[in-house]
Amino acid sequence: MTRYLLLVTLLMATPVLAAENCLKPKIDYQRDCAAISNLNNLPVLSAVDDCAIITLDARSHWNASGLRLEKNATYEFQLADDDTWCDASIVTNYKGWQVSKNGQAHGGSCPAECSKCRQGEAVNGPLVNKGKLGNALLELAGSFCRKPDSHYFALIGVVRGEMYDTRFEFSKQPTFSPKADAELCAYANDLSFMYGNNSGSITLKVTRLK
Ligand SMILES: [Ca+2]
Repeated sequence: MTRYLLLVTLLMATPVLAAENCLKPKIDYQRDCAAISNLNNLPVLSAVDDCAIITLDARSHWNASGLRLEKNATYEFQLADDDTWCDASIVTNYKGWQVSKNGQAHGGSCPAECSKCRQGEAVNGPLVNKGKLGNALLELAGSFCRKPDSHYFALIGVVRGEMYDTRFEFSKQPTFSPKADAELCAYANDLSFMYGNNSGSITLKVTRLK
């Protein structure tokens, strides 16, 4: 009986992936990325070509993926241009949206409840024009986004382990090799107190390359 329990425990602790299947880790949408008591409890992609599918919620501050990235392994991140989510009425994808600098605008407006509406408009990230004053205010507010040097709503990755904490923009980081074991987290770049008007979700695929 004890031997059977040990086997079950081992199987649960180290999920084995079939080549055509991706792991779906248990995402915690409420937990702070740093508030994980034991990284070793999280599953890993143990072999090359193993993959995980992670659904990222626009309203979550961290999207704690439940997936542990391993030191010195290399991972590929895949996101789709036509996979969209919304910042209030602005529809965009993982690249986020920008404030118009010359009065031009394209895409981005969604008249009703946003989930996957007007796909395609957001391929390069919408350019939003709210008029001279509105744009100036948006630019100013943008400097208070959680990652001020990235676009509004750009998907930001956070990899946080013991003595290790790094953030990056997924659109500029198609592959990644962590310097320490850490959980992968991600969020839509926004003002900390402005997540309440976000909606929708996008999907991230993580594949181990080496
Ligand atoms: Ca928002």
